[in-house]
Amino acid sequence: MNKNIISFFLIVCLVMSASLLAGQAPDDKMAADKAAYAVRVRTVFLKAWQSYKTYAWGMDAANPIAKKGHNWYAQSLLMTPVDAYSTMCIMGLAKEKEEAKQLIFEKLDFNKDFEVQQFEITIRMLGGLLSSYQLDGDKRFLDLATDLGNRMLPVFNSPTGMPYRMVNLKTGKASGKLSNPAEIGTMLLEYGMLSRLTGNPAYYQKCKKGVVALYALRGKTGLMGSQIDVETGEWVDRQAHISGGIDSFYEYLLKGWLLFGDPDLKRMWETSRDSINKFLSDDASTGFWYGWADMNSGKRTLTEFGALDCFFGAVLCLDGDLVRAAKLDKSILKMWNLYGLEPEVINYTNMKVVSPSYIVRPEAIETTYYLWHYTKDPQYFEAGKHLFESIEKYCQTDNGYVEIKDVRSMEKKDELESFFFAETMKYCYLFFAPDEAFNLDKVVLNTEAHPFFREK
Ligand code: DMJ
Repeated sequence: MNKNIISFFLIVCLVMSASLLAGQAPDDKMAADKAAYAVRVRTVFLKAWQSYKTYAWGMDAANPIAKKGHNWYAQSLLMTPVDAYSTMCIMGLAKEKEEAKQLIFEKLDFNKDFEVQQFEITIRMLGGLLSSYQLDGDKRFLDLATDLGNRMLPVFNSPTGMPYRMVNLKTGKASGKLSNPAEIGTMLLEYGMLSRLTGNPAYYQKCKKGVVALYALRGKTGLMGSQIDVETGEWVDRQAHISGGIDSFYEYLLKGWLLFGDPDLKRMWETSRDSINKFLSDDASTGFWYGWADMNSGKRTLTEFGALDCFFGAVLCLDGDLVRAAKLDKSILKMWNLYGLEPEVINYTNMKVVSPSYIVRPEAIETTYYLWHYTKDPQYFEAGKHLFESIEKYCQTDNGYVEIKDVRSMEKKDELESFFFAETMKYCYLFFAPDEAFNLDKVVLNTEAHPFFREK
């Protein structure tokens, strides 16, 4: 080959690599990735939705492998369609929205003579309906939410004002005096929105009274214990942690402040956060974690961390503490990558699995997404792709998506929690969604990832 041609070819190569290094091509690659992954996430969501339609239409949830569905209680409360609706709005799934809407308005009826767990019904159903109303504008969502909210109100009729765990939707009979901070405090956002949207302050006031009563009973460390009697205010279990049973109590103090601007919530959040960081955080040799401690002495009781605890990174981000959030996310991704999907619980001192399932929980993806949103550091975008891909790969069956019994063998479990639609797929999608589809700064997401608009 002629020398001039070779030199020309080399110059072209140099110019191309220079522009690559200047960052143009990576931007293009990210845009292409975003478009392609948005389609892939929607495809997973749609396959799971199709599975619900085929095997469980009108029921609470599907069992895709057995090709059937099941209800949580004696009759269906349409858990999956209600929980899925806000994600359908964000994904722009017009046909699926329409079919879910028809089902909800034809069949959803809360006049049911059975007891429900107010926590789950609040975050999935009440939160889902209120968010659907805000996203869609159809007043029938608000009417259903108001009916449900009224039916659950008797839970607050305890001597302390802290809510009971269970309530009969028809008779209003409340029961379940042994509760925990998460189930006591995680109604604040939903009932606060109900107050805002109906103009009736009573919903928020009742919830806040319960939260303030519980906060007054915090331990000497400033932390909450695991179980309390809502009739006497006596702690039954004094172990403090940020895991299931306590987690969203703290989450709602911060989010309640952001949504409603109530300074009491801000104060309670700030003191709780400082105690959490002082007594529960653990700079171990394996990474940065949050463990368990006695609520009075602050003495470490357990060195366990699990899928549920991962939510705290997102809360740290919302609070502006990106440094701790980034350290925690590093540990979270390490836990996820031990086997390719995160185990439910590990002992973080030796990274051994304590509980091996992966029930399609969203919290690891949630924290990574918040970090991506607030830092725009491409490592979080890449992590988002990776987290999604592992679900796409391991949770897929011929008939839809399911949970994993043991992440070490990837043996499947024939269930699919409705938060797969509400949260897991939503957080995956948000990494790749077009800007006009969603703006995190304009909303506060309830603990089930249903967006509530910040402005009145
Ligand atoms: C969801 O129902 C909510 O995120 C709740 O706060 C915790 N558990 C599940 C998801 O893991």
